[in-house]
Amino acid sequence: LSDSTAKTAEADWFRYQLKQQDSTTAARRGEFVTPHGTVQTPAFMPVGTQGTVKGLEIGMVRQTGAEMILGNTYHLSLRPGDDVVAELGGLHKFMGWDGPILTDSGGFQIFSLAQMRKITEKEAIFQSHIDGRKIHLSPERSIEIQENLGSDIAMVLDHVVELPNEPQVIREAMDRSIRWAERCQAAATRKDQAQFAIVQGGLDENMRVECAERLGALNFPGYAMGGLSVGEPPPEMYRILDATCPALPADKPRYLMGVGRPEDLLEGIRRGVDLFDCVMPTRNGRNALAFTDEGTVRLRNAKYQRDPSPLDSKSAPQVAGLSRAYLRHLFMAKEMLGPILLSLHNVAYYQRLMREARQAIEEGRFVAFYEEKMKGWASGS
Ligand code: PRF
Repeated sequence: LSDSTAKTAEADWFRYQLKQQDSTTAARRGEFVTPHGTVQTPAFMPVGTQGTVKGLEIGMVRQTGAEMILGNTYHLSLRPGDDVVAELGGLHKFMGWDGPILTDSGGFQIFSLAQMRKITEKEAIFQSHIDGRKIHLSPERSIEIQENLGSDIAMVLDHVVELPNEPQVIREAMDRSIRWAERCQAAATRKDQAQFAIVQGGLDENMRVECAERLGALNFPGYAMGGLSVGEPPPEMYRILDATCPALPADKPRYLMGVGRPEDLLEGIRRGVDLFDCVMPTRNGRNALAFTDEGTVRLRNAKYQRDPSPLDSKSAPQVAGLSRAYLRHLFMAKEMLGPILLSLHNVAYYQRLMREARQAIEEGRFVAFYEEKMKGWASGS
């Protein structure tokens, strides 16, 4: 434990404190405390699926200002195995990150990665995408894995279905997700781990509100919205956020899973979302796509071949002094430093965006901030 958190009483862990509410939007400024430190919200978690935020040494992750990172039940249980991670002292020690960690439950990865999946009331059964092994993942086993990993926040196992889908299929998955959330809650044995429930219900506002209210009654320390950003047009997601956020407890953090682009983060924040995660900054970074206040920059484009200007003068110091021409050269020459530097830049860009958003809420100018950013992103090529 760091000095600042050692003094925090156990009873205060995970308690969300709403510090300020925007006057014209649903945006909120808050914080919550975990056994590994405090998280200022709105916050963005870089994704560390396999015990690494891809391409970034852990000091670089810290340097970006990220306070909490995400890990994955599905991947880490298959390889190296949650028993192995537990034996080596838990995920924080294993990967050298002493800040808060949230682990996803596996629900979404079964949907997006596993082969030959079958969902029964008891559990999900699927083939590992690594070696084809048959895996059983029940709500109880998901919590056991996440307790072995020792994350600060564990997500309940949910049933994610593809969209569009029959209303009956969406309802069954939603009902099952609620029953599985209750089973996860009953399976918890660690006092130093909080569980967040996940609202499902497709693109149906009524189902979303019902799901939010039924999960709200179970008094989880935090709530996520899942099953979004799975291919639907962004305005559909915003419509579901408009309906769902007000149906969630105001005194608990709200997490929008797997989202998204910078504009999605600001659209989420203005609707009352506190927490996000997405592979976009690292995946796009590996692919030579950089986020800037003037929109995205495709560094492989020939127009940067002789461009002496910096990518972004406010970027991480390792990147701020370099020309677009040099960064482009690294990608064209397939040098590993290219993906590393752009991943660093993008994660740092997302963290700066969140810092600026938090400050704008504090200073009562969130809407002006939102409009300025949106205008800048739209101005680019
Ligand atoms: N459920 C879980 N994890 C997720 C999602 C979900 O619906 C999503 C959807 N965007 C991302 N990650 N458990």
